[in-house]
Amino acid sequence: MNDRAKRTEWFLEDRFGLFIHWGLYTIPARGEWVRSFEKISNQEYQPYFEEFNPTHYNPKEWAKLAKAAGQKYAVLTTKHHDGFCLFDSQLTDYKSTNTPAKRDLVREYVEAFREEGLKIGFYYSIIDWYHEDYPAYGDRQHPMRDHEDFKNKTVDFDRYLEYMHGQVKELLTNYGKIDVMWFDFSYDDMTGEKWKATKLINMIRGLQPEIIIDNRLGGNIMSANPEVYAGDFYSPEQIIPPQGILNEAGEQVPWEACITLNDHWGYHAKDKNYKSAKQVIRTLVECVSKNGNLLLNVGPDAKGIIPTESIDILAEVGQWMDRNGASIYGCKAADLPKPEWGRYTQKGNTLYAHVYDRGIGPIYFAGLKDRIKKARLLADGSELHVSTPWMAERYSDESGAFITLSGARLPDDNDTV
Ligand code: FUL
Repeated sequence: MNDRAKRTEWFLEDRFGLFIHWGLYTIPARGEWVRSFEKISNQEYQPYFEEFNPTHYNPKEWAKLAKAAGQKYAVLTTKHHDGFCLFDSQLTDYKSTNTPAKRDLVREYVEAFREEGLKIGFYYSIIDWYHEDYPAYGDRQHPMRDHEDFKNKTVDFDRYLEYMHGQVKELLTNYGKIDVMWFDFSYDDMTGEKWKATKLINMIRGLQPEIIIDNRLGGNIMSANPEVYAGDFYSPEQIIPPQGILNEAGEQVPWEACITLNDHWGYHAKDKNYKSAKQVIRTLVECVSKNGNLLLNVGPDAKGIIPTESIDILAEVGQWMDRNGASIYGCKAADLPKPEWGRYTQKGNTLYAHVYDRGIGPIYFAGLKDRIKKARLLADGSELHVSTPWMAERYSDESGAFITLSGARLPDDNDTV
């Protein structure tokens, strides 16, 4: 087992995490990119800092919600692109402890989630629209950021890097053992050089040898050369890679799809375009059936309240996970073609059939003739009848087996396993 495989063992076992986008942008309540999209000046954004006071922030409730949903880890935005820090950094005044909240929101999150037995992740934006030495103007990845305020600004990017590395050091020194470092993002420099990624990674590994790091600091995660820094997992956004992720040598690369529950990461008061619990469950299954994880996002509001729609979806997902979690945790892709009626996941000798389409008659398992010792409905453990095709010689495919489900409808419309 190489180092990455060792580090990511728990991650591949756990499969399902909670992403939390939270910050000052919850007050305008039009998503976390509002500052950039609407070209809001420093002066116009400042009132949000002076006002920020999430009186209802109770991370213990968040942690309980995640746990009940079957999630095993969480990732919180410690600083998003707007530069506002949810932790008590000694390197800036632009932090939650200096707002009316007067709280280190990160510390409370860490303590609450740890107490519920969840693993702890930090999202940290390497982009920073607030720091005076971050070149926000004319950044070709952020054309909408071109606000006059920034036009004639000269920057000392090395100073910014020192700040950025320094904050990562604070985050990984002051909060105990951290399990995931989730950087965002370096699309304009895939090598990571711009961010002095190799130096940063060495520091991180020195502070937290077991931490896993996403790929968004740059580097080529498809490289089979362990010397090429690339992070531990790939982070497809709002998409599930159709074939999973393989590196240049054809080996599996750990990956985690991050997906929003509505159409925004940060709280958006008008966005009610929520996915259904069924879609979320099937998205999770889709990921695992391709060897991936799902990091599902919620965007708490300015008071620290997670929208009720999100809470309801997570609760329903949790009910399904409670009975069917065995088909997710520690599972991976099955070496079988994708079935017509749904998806497969697998753990050891147990194959999990996720049936979405009841069809008519028994359900056909191509290629599994004489290979099914017994079949059970995962949700209640009840026995299912297995048979080989009747009058097999009349079928063009005789390689399979049938499993009979009683009743005309599927026992679980979300996903019957
Ligand atoms: C993106 C960011 O720009 C979004 O705001 C969000 O944080 C997403 C997870 O990553 O690249």
